[in-house]
Amino acid sequence: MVTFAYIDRRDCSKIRWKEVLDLTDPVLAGFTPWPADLAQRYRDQNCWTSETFGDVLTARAAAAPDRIAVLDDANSWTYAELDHRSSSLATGFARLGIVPGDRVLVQLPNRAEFVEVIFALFKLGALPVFCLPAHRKAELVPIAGAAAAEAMITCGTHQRFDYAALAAQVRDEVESLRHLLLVDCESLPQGARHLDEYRDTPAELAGPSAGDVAFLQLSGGSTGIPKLIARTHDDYLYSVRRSAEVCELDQDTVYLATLPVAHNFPMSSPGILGAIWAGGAVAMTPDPTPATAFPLIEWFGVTITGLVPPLARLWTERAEAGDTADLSSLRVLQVGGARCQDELARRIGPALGVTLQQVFGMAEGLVCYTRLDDPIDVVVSTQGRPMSEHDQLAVVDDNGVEVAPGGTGNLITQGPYTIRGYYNNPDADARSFTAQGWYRTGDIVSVRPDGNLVVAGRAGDWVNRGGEKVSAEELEAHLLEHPAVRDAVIVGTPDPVLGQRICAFVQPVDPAQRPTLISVRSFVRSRGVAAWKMPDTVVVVDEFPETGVGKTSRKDLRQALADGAHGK
Ligand code: OOB
Repeated sequence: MVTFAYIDRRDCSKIRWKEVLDLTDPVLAGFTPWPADLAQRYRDQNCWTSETFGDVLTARAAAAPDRIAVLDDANSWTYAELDHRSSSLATGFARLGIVPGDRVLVQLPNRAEFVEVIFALFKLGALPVFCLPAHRKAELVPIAGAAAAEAMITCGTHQRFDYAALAAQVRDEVESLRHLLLVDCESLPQGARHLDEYRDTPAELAGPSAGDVAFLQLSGGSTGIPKLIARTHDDYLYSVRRSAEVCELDQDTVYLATLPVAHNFPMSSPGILGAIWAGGAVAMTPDPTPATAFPLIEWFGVTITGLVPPLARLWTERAEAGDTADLSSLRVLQVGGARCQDELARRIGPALGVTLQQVFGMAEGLVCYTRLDDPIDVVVSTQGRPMSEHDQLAVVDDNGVEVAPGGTGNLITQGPYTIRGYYNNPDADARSFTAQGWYRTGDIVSVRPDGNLVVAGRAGDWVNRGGEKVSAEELEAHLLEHPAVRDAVIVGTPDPVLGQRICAFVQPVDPAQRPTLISVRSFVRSRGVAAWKMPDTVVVVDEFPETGVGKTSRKDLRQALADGAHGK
């Protein structure tokens, strides 16, 4: 038995760790729990089952020790191995002085070690803080500071970027950050240790309770530094279980983590945790391009994966161009994270020989899916419906009044796996949660009579042109039908007279044939679109800037305009 109380950083020596958490741990202070009546309801309804992620892994390992749990280009671990490796690391972390409740930044690419590390932290009761490989010092320092992180786990060089050096810089600026652990690193920065030094003989650990916070996720926030999102074992495991059910995962599932695995979508919708919940296998691709991912799909026999729309477009085009990889094992392709335009959605199934599933979700909780047996109209034209009958949704106007059924408005939600507040961030809470604790998603949606949602955009993505509101998504859909346009993004640009003008960023199909403002406007007009929705400017770009998970970054395009990108 390891007793964490001996590590008395908080002057709490000899106090058992549960008491440490109750008395002093800032995780609890920064975490907004569900109201007691709702929490009781979610337990009564068997949403929250009192299991932890560590319990799930150990149970799967006991049931099917020899089944493959994790695969990457260098490793293949069975459930028994994954269970042992994570217990061993959990014990090593405890020896290092990491105690339950401590926050540990995890910045790893898609590789097997990600899975053993997060399960080790889950078993110990320390909280991974899920950073993306694309994050740099400007994001990591404030994240580590807000989390008061004790440790950081990362790798050496990946895709020609030196993560160890980055982590050392972050450590040097964040006072709480005492330990730097590296996976696979040839030259360790000063004071850093190799992860392999912490593979101890597993000892019995007290472990967390299901109601405890399991990790800190980062908001997908389109502006500023990501906000921290605390999720409990109870609530997150419920979302994982329901996702695995909705996505029909089983022991034969091979889920390929194509998007950065620390993101909520590949993590839990149903993602790697869903695959493990179902007793299937998790496979990893180090990068999401068809050149890397297609051969791995064939090699690992991948059955399901998830992509953001720009990648789905790339994969579809590659398949349409006659890529010869054998993708016949792939049954389901999920697309989510940003609106998948109908034009693309229609092409995905035929091109890749898959069932398309649209996924509309958020790190704060709510996840909607189209179902695998939905009619094609639902799959192509909607973003699905909530995964749980216990999700509560409302569509409200800017005054918080519910709109008429079928009307378009702001989506707010509460439920058994949607947070009640950000971690330690009352200012953000005041903006993002109603007085009753419902989460304001920031998304503009309508709900069809069949219950499926159609996402019209984010509140900030509408261009207000002299009082006329233009939906970026709507105009983008028109531009995508233009024969010379491969992809398009509409943003508002400040205008002294109108308030905002409409700027269309377009990526051409053929770089030699650049669409002009005149051709774009006459094309949109020919589709019967109102004159006030015509783009004022067209900027032709070779590629779009991306967020850390690969969504097209409107924020960066707005910045490019502010910095003087000129159109025609
Ligand atoms: C996922 O999570 P985040 O936290 O990175 O971003 C959430 C936001 C949503 O509020 C919405 O604005 C947008 O991303 N979004 C979509 C969408 N899926 C997400 N907008 C339109 N259509 C969709 N299908 O992105 C995320 C988390 C779990 C599962 C899937 C995505």
